Amino acid sequence: MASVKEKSERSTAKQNGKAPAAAKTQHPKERYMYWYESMQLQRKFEEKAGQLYGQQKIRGFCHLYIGQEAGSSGSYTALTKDDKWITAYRDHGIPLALGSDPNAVMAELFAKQTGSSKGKGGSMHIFDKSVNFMGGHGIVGAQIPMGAGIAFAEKYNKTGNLCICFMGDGAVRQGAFHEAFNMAMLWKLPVIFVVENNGYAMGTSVERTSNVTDLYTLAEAYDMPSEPVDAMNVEAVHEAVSRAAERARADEGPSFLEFRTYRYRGHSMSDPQKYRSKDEVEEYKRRDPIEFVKARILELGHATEEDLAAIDQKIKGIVDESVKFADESPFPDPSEAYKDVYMQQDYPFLME
Ligand SMILES: Cc1ncc(C[n+]2csc(CCOP(=O)(O)OP(=O)(O)O)c2C)c(N)n1
Ligand SMILES: [Mg+2]
Repeated sequence: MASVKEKSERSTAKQNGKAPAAAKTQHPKERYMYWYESMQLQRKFEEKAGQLYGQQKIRGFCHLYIGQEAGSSGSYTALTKDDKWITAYRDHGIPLALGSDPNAVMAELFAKQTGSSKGKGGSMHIFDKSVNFMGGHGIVGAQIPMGAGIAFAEKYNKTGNLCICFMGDGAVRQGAFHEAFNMAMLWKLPVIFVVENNGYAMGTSVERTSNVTDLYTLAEAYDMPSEPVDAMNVEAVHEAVSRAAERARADEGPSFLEFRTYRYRGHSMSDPQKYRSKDEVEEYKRRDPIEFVKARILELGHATEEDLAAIDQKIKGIVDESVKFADESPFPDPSEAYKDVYMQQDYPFLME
């Protein structure tokens, strides 16, 4: 058993979820180029979404993933196209990394009929079956048992696929987290649980929530393999997810990865950010995941500054086009409110 002293040393070494930077590793050129393009698309798409929110083109909740992009892109390259994905409400980055149509994602933010959830979901409820993205969920922690359930279906149907289930650090204090971990481990479900530890749940830091701040250790209670990951380094993300996927496909069951990451923007769109210092934000920006991958591409000679500038230009075109598409699309017809609503016709307890 770890002594109190050991435990406190372990925690202070990684205050606020900070971990020492992971060592660099080498990957094929195509992977680096995908990482750059995909992360840059997420970043530019959301920077634009932030501006549009200010113009009231986008309303309601809007949680930006800016700073956390290595989590989606690094996981993508470690998995197959048939694997299933589910996350919470900070959900624009993952579908874009998976290849969802940016037009449909932007139109959903605008609440337009052409949106990925027909304009009825908004920012927190992006869904895209065509890329196996199961949403977009607003209730903190609700997607954790759902992720286990999706993995159960894959195992039951003997597909060989797995489910990767993302959550925020706030979700690990929910009862559903612990219940799902217990069942998933007992049944050896092919699921990779990922906590994107960005240090805060709204304005509450991880330290203010619990004595256990090394979140990956929560899996130890269930005998589940787990590890912390420097998620500002996309190479490290890819490798950790690859290890977890290998276990899942070998029928060894779930893993728990703690992605240590950071969100540069506020929790949602109106957040005075009194709970953190500007210096803290700047410190993380110096380890920006996109700058990291850019530097790797240049040092490995996979592309020139001009090549990357051309990619940036292409992305600008894609984002501009998505805004035009969303702006010109119609709002859903009011009758749509009654469509796609789940109702069990033979529900035995209906009183009417
Ligand atoms: C069950 C539940 N309780 C409270 C809320 C309100 N709420 C919305 S987001 C949030 C913080 C969650 O933070 P975290 O899990 O760390 O995710 P992050 O926003 O950092 O990505 C809370 C408490 C909610 N949506 N659901
Ligand atoms: Mg958080």
